[in-house]
Amino acid sequence: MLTFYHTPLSINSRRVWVALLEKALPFEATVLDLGGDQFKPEFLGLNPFHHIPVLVDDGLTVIESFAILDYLEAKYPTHSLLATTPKAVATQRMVQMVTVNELVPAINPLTKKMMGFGQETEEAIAQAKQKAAVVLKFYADKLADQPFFCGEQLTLADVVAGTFAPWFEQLGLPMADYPTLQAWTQRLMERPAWQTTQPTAQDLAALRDRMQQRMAAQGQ
Ligand SMILES: N[C@@H](CCC(=O)N[C@@H](CS)C(=O)NCC(=O)O)C(=O)O
Repeated sequence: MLTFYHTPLSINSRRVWVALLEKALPFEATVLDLGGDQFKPEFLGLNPFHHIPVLVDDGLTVIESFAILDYLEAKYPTHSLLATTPKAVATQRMVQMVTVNELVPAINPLTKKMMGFGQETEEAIAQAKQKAAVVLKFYADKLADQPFFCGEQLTLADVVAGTFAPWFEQLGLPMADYPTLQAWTQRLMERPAWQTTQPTAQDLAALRDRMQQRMAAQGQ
């Protein structure tokens, strides 16, 4: 049996959660409260870097969400999420890397603003939107008129970029500027895996409260 250690609000966990659901793999979920569970000795024994997600399968512990995604595809190839043609393989990896290396840092000030953490200047927000727009244009170019990044089939490119997609509007990135991306987001949101893993407004409000309390306690 697969054991998946995660927290439902983590974007790094969500890509694994979506993959598990899309692949229809049975798993047991252990939910961590990142207020401290990740520092408990039993969890540090699984991941000395105190991060979720972690997957344990048949005594094998896998950390790092991208390693987990690779492992799942190698071990459980049915309901494959892997691109196959050379062009699709390149697109899949480009989209994954651009998401973590370009999108994540670009939207950092927008995420903080959305969550009400810290004070972002207007200039920082405008710059973040500009950088994010370059990523959204890249996505739209790669998607072109296909249903998914690599064509007809959902792949890890869609899983990785697509777990950010439901947040674009709320981050202040108007999706009407990218009609094909908007339709792709809609397509993903109709899938049970996205619906099951989408945090509710209450989940987000609770996270916001917890983070604000933690920051106040730290005098930030
Ligand atoms: N590169 C890691 C990043 C994992 C990560 O940063 N997880 C965060 C939650 S999104 C975490 O566990 N934070 C708690 C901590 O670092 O103590 C991955 O992709 O799995």
